[in-house]
Amino acid sequence: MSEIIAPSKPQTRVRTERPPLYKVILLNDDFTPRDFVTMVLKAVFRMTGAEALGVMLTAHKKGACVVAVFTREVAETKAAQGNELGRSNGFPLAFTTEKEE
Ligand code: TYC
Repeated sequence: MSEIIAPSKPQTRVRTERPPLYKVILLNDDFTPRDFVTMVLKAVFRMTGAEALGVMLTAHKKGACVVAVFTREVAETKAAQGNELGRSNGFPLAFTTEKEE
């Protein structure tokens, strides 16, 4: 009678770790117009008008607001795009990134 041979276990460990995530944070300032901040949030982060208004107002009132969470490269690219839109229009609009713990 023929024997059934069980398949052997994989020889290498299957990698299940997720990449670290980074928050994109919007910082308040006294100069950038509210409408401009809202426009940037819609353009760079694909937010609806209501979402962008909420994030802008939170940053305006509290000093900062987490906009979204991405892998490092995406977070840094989006923060840079937002900063560049501010800079090229003469506003000090600032996004930063921070690693999530
Ligand atoms: N504080 C700005 C004003 O009163 C508006 C603003 C909101 C700017 C949020 C930046 O991240 C910001 N014109």
